[in-house]
Parts: sequence; structure tokens; C-alpha cells
Amino acid sequence: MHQKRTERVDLDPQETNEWLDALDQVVEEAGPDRASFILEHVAKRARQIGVDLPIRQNTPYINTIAPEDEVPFPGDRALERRIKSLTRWNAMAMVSRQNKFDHGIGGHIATYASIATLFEVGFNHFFHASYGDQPGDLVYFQGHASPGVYARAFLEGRLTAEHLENFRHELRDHPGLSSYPHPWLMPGFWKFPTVSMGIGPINAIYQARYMRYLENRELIAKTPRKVWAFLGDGEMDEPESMGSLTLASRERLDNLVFVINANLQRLDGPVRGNGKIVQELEAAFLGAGWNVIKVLWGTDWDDLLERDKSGLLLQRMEECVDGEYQSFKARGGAFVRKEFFGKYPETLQLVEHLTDDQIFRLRRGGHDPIKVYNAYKAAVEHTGQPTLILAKTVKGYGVAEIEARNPTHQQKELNDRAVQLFRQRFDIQLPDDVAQNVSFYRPPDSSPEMAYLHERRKQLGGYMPQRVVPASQIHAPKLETFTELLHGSKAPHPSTTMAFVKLLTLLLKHQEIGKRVVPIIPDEARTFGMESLFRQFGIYASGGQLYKPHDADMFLYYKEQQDGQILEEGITEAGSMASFTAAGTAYSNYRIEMIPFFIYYSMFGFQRVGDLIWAFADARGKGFLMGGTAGRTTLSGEGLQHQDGHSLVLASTVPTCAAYDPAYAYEIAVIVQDGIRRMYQEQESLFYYLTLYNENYPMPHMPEGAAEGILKGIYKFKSAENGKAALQLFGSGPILNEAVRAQQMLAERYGVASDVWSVTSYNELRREALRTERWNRLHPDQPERVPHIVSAVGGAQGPIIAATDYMKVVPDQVAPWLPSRMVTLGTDGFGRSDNREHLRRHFEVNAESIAAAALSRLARDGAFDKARAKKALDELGVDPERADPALA
Ligand SMILES: Cc1ncc(C[n+]2csc(CCOP(=O)(O)OP(=O)(O)O)c2C)c(N)n1
Ligand SMILES: [Mg+2]
Repeated sequence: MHQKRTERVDLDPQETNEWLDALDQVVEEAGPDRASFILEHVAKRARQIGVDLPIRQNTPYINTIAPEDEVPFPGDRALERRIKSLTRWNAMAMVSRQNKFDHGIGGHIATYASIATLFEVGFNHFFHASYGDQPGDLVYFQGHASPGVYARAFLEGRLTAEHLENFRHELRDHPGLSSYPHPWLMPGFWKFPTVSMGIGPINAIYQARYMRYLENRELIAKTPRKVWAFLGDGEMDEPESMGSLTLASRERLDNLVFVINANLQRLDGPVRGNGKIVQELEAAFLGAGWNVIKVLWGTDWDDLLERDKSGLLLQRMEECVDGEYQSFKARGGAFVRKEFFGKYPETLQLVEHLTDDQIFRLRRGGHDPIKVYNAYKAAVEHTGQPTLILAKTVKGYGVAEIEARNPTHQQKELNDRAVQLFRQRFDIQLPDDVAQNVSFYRPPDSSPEMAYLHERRKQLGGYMPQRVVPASQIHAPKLETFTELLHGSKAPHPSTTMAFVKLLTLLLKHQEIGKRVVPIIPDEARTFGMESLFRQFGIYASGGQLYKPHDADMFLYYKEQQDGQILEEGITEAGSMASFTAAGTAYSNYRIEMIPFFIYYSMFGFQRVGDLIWAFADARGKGFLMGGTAGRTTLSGEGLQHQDGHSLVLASTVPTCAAYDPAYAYEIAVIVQDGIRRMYQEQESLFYYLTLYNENYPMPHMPEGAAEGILKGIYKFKSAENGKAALQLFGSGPILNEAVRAQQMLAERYGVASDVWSVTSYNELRREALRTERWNRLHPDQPERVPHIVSAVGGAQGPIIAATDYMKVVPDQVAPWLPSRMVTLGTDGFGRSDNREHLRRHFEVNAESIAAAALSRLARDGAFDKARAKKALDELGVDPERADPALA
């Protein structure tokens, strides 16, 4: 577009000038608003009459806020600079010292060096720790900038020198500091894990949206509270970072401010060496409907731009690519004079009064508190849209020999000369011994800078970051709340999914906690038979329903409302997970406990948004992940990309995730009831994953005393009729029914008696066994403790055939405690779109395969005739020569 315009020839310069003069006159006489109005109308007319106008997605490469529109800086610049310099010093000292003492321990200097002003202006003027009795702003700090956040907390007296000394030594000395923002490791400090790039931006967007949800549902008070997200320019390449931008504009989230620290570099080199990252992001965010504020040039440039009558300075700014801008900061003032200003005589002349050093010190906008303050002020005052601030900075700012160099990201240690240059550059006044030893420094409390720092924080409602967990207000409902799930089903029988929907409805209607329940669905409500909830509880729509739905006259119409309870997210598991995260951590961020249920296609959970789930665990999130259409053979008619046989394996990798694979309605009721008790009433840092299936079958009455076993992971579901089982059958989910069928087959056709067990959680059984084993290992002098899996089935006779709709590795988790007893049948391999019967035969998890496996194993053990076992395979339709489904 740009090129096309410059290539055009002016056929009548006089006429062009008349138009421009007319415009000048309007601005002069009626002001810029009037001029803007007229131009807009002219443009509209132009389109109507067929004039092709270029669509411009970019504004010029200068600051969005003109100098004449700026307000003066309200703070004490000298004191704030002193505070910032001390923060820089302590951050640098922390990383550098640690690498000297413990080479290679890590830490980052360059990121904080570039973002310091952006944080400090926030800390001194914008980040509210509270609004009256309400919690304050939610700030997502760029993960690798953590040293600066620690350094500030040290100045504030919230962390000690000992903390800083133990940066990344949290396993050695106490108290330690974690590398990055991790609520799991520092639960009183960090709120948001941000260091897996891309997780911060998407979570921040949904956080802002969730804040509105809580306000609109009148669960929290309305405040001017903001969500601030500090992001790297390289980080914006992650698909999650920009994937949900239009949600923020669609929802008019003016409580959201993104600040992108555009230091033009990532880890290996420039973010966009051959282009301009700021312009690229501006276009994308403007296109997505955001308010965009560019902060590119510091105050020193105002005069140059003012005197740029030829327009060549702006042209030079626009024609340089980021690779060149990086070189300007890496190679010094003489280089900038020659290569940047020297391109045109007019621009060279603009800086003839400046020394090379002064030219080098011409600051970028993100390092200028006045520019940053004005951008933040404009952002928090903007209404109706989220705001993006693009702050141009220098990576490794002020750190000699690494500033703007390609390897700067990984620079961890500074030599003595570099340390001294750093001090000079920021004019850091320190006692001699502190400077010499590169130790930490906090001025006395009586000093003007400390008094100022504390006063500013007092004005802003306290210190931050800080994570607070209030006492629980939730009492788990009684199990009887779910009576309908406990006493068996009548025809037409439901699936576990339908049973769950019943349970969810009962919970939503619950007097005390119903309002706290947050159903989250990524466009699958009909898949799970949940459309009945739409009308009853409403779909959250921040602006209400602006149309009459076509099905309005139907009982179950698509009802959207401003205080709707259901979050219908559309097709975004990542976005849904971000909502789940906002809801599952609301107990701390908003001091209100919410109970989210995120119901999705189990295949599109752990493997698709696993990193967001990991961050949720780090953030001590609570709630229920419900993996619908679970099982590689139970979900029929879909095929390889839908059929999930491994989410339980992935769930086992998340330390705070309790994963269950229930078979019957009452099992779900018991697990959810106890889950609410543990997560909320007892405030355990824990969340749940439950598989839900879509196969309909009779739901039995809950056996007496089964609850404990259900929660621990196993209970006997059906004993052998003669009471003398020679064999044990384990089943989970709908495959439990196959085990029951196999039990009958074995007894009736082969005279083999067996017990059937429902295994609700191999994951939990294994964890308990590992804990017990560890205790035994560490207490050799004490009587040995017995893992639950052993005490539960140790006395039962014979081999164990475990069958599951998940991979064999799921049951195998408990094999070490059942030596040589287990034969596992599972669904390793790629799925098919055939029906259940064929799928189960293919994966060898049907009743026939279970019975055949049992007879085969008994034959090997010498407890059954070998020839008879071979014949049985044939009778049961098990073809020994078929291809292995694991590879098919
Ligand atoms: C998902 C993910 N991939 C890779 C990394 C490793 N990593 C850490 S920082 C970084 C570069 C960050 O660049 P940028 O976002 O521009 O931040 P800056 O340090 O320049 O401010 C990379 C690749 C990560 N933390 N997370
Ligand atoms: Mg960067």
C-alpha cells in the first residue's frame, strides 16, 4: 500500500496544495476533531463513488501521543530514577553473583534491563494492590524479568538479602527464590505463571473477561481494577499470544492493558530483523479492534521531530528495519550519526549540535518515564476497548558490551569493568563495599527515596505482587444432594455423560453453592446433551441478547443474558482453559471461590492444551476438567483424531491432578462430592479430571460401603457367584461392563469363577503406592506399610486381567505392587471410525478378548488346559494371527 502511494505521480501539485491548505484551515479554525469528521465523510463518499482508497493498518512510526497532548510527569523524577537504578543494581547483582558462585545457575539480566521503566512507572503510579476493601489490579509480569520484581520487593523490605542470595537455590537454603513467577513455589508472592511464552497473554485476556463475568453476575463489586500483561515481542509469535485478540475487543475489555516490551530481540537474534515488529503488531491489533498506543521515541526526539520540516527524519525512521535499529544500539553514537542521520543531509543537520555520546543517548520511548506515564494514563482512561501499548526499548539497556547484542539474552555474569560501567551509566550511588563486592543494597528507611517508595505504594493500596488466600466459605454439599445418581437407573438408561449433566444441574440449583458453579463449554453442549442448561441458567453475554433467537418459542432455546452463568466459549479449548484458569484461581484473585466445570472432548484436552493445564496446576487452580466422549472404543464413528486413549496417561504427569475413570453414575457423584470437599472446604491445592463416556447402559445401585474404594481408586464390584474366584477382572469406564460380561462367560462356558473390580483411578492408586513405598524406604526400622492396591486385592486369588478403554500403561501403573499377576488389555494404537463392537474387538478389550486373555493366562500358569484355551480363543472370535492394533 505504502509503496503504491509513493509511486504515484502528482499530476497537479497546485490542486493538491489547495486541498491541503483547506484541511489546514479547518484544523486551525474548527480543530482536529472537525477535520477528522470531514475526512471520514469524504472517505465514505469516495468509496460510494468508486474511488479506491488504500486501507491503512498502520500509523506513522512515531509516538501515538503527540508531545502537546502529554501531561507533565506527576512524580519526583529524580527519586524515581534513584529507586529504579537501585532496582537495576540489585537485579543485576542477584543474577551476576549467583552465576559467579554457582556457574550456570541461570537468570536473566537483559530482559529486566529493557523493561525496568515500564515496570517502575507502573509500580509508582498505576498498579493498585487494592481498591478500598476490594482486591487490586492483576499484573502478569514478563517471566524472565523476575529479577527486577524481586529486586523491588527487596527495596520494599518484603524480601531480605538472604532471599536474593538464594535466587534459584530454593532447594538448598531457606528462604529461596524461584527462577520465575511460580505460585506453586512462592504461594504468598506470585499469582500468575507466565514464563511459558504465550500463556500469559491468553490467560490475561480471559482474566479480564472473567472479571466482567463476575461483575455482571454481581458476585464481585465493580471497581476500576485492571489486568496488566507485560509481554515480550518475541513471545507474540506463539499462536496463543494473539489467538484470542478479537474476544477482548468484542467484549469491550477496557479493563485490559497489554504492554509489549518491544526490545526488538528474542533469544537468538532480532524478532523481525527484516521488518518492524511494532508496525506488524500495531496492524494486527488495530485490525482486531484494539486501541493501540505506540511509545517509540523518548522526549529528546521531540525536538528533532519538531524541526523535521523536510519530513526526512520520519522517512528515515520508517525505512529502517529492526535489524538496523538493533545495530544502532549495538554500535554506538558515531555509527548512528553516520548510518541513520547521515543518510540525508537534512537529517544529519538535525543532530549537528549533538555529540556522538548524546546521539547514542537519544532514548527510546520505553525508557522514558514521561512517555510511558502518558501511555499508561491514556490506557487506563480509555473506554470501550482493550489497549495495547507498544513500547520500544533496548534489550540489555545500559549493560556495557551486551546492550542490543544478539547473545544478550543469555548473558548472566558481568565482569568488574562492566559492573562499574553499569553503575556510571545509571549513576548508581552505593557505599564502596557494596559496589566492590557487588552485594545488595537497600538505603536506610529514613532516606528520601525509601520514604517516597513506601508512600507511593501506600497510595496505591499496598505492595505487589502478593498472593493471598482467604479462608474457605464453601461447605461441600452432602452426597444425598445427588440421590438420583446413587440408586440405579431405569430405562432408557443414561451414559455417564448424561449422569454428569444431571449432577451438574443439581449443583447449579444448589441453594448455597449453585451460584459458584461455572460451566465452561467449547461449543459441545449439544454433543453432551447439555442444551437444557441454556435456558435454565443462561449463556453469559456481556451485552445481553441483542436478537430474538429463532428458537425463542421453544422450551430449550438458546438464551443469552448479561448475568448468564454458562461460559459458552466457541471452538477454543485454549480459551476455555484460560476461562477455567480464571475461575479456578478466583478464590485468590477476587477472594471468591468458584467451582468451574470445563467439559470438552477428552481428546482435545491434555494433548492440545496441556501446557495451559500445567500452568493451571502451578497457579494452584481448582475445579473439574471433564473429558467427554472419552475412550478409544466407546466414542464410535469418529476415528483417529477424536478417539482418546491417552488423556489419563497425560493427566498422570500433572502432580496436582487427581484423575478418575468412572464407570457408573454413583461413582461420579462420590468423586465430585469429595472433590468439592477437598478442594474448597479443606483448601487442598488440587484439581480433578474425570472421563465421561457416551455409551448408554444400566447404572447400578451404589454398593454398600463403596465410597472409600471409589475415592482411593478400586473396589470390588461383583464377586464370583460361588464365592471362590480363581481369577480377578479389573475394568474401568464402560469397559467394566465388558469385564462383567467376561465374568459371566468364563463361569458359564468355561467353569472359571472370577471377581470383578471397578478401578476408578489407577493414577491415584499408583500415587498412594509410591507414597507408601517411599515411606517404607525412608523408615527401614519401622513396620512396613502396605499400599492400598495391595491391601485391596492382595488376598484375592489368581492372576489379574485389567481391561481399559485407555492405553495399557494406565493399568500397568500398579503392576509393580502386584508382581507377575497382571495381564493388561488396552487401546494402544490409532483409532478407527467403526462401531463399538468392532472397535473393541480390534483393540482386544471386549468381553471375549478379556475371557480369552484370562484362559490363556490360566493355561500358562498350569491352571487351565492349554489345548482347551487355544480352542476357546477360536470360540470367542479372537484371531491369534491378526495384526497388533498397537501398530495398525
Ligand atoms: C513456550 C516457550 N518457548 C520457549 C521459551 C524459551 N525462551 C525464554 S525467553 C525466550 C526469548 C524471549 O524473547 P522475548 O519474548 O522477546 O522477551 P525479551 O526477553 O526479549 O523481553 C525464549 C525463546 C519459553 N520460555 N517458552
Ligand atoms: Mg524481546
